[in-house]
Amino acid sequence: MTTTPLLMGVVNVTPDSFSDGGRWLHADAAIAHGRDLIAQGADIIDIGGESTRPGATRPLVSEELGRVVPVITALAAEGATVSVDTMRAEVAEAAIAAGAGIVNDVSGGLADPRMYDVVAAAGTTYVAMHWRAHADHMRDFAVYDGPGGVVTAVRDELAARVDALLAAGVAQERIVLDPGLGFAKRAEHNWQLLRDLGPVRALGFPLLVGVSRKSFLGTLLASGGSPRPVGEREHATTALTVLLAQQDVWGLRVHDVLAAKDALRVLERLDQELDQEFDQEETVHD
Ligand code: PMM
Repeated sequence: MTTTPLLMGVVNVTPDSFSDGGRWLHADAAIAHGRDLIAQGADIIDIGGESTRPGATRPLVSEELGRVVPVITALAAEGATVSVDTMRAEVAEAAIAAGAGIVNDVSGGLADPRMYDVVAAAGTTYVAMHWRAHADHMRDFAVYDGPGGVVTAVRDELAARVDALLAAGVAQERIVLDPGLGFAKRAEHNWQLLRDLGPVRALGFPLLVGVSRKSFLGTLLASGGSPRPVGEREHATTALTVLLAQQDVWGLRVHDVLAAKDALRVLERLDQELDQEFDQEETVHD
């Protein structure tokens, strides 16, 4: 492991998110959950008010604002680093005013033409995720027939987002990229991306990756023709946490922060051992 990735703990303030929909819909429950995730070692709390599960319908802007703003206000006031998971410029603006320091936009700016101006004006960190279409029809866009398949397509489409961000005045050092696992991607596309993040990394920006409890893990672990239920994908998620942490990613977006943190601590401990070995060799050769 080179540097330990940041852990972004998820608080979905939604009735319908695929992994935890409804559990943190009320502000008090969401705030308490955010505090728990911080206590478990989350570096960033990602607060979202719109479910992006395949087939989901969009909430009204007013509903989304009503869900996220009170939670962001409370957690930011307690000193947490908060990101807002939104595709809407208006929500991003309100979230920044409430104390969010990061805008996590799963549409990479494609869903709202005003998003980049808001982010540029505020100077916040911006996560641009690879995205092709809203949840209700993203499955139709999971086609990657060009040369280099999904890996090249994701790299090229993220590079186009970067060009647009820079043109809009967003500072280079404020940009984080995300390959968007599970978004307009079939299971095999997710595995191909996980196997070969190199071309996306070579764009030269920090990478955030979200694999936690996603459907492709349910498919992998299916038995009797039924996908493994969402609540039983944690061990597979942790395995990927370990593998991704060894691939120099900036951040990992996870639901179970404690599991991810424990896994990272194991890697850090082994790294210390390697460093000591290296120091001893240096001394011998001095
Ligand atoms: N995945 C989900 C929501 N937001 N944001 C980023 N940057 N990357 C992701 O992979 C991502 C995301 C969907 O998962 P959830 O419904 O469990 O929150």
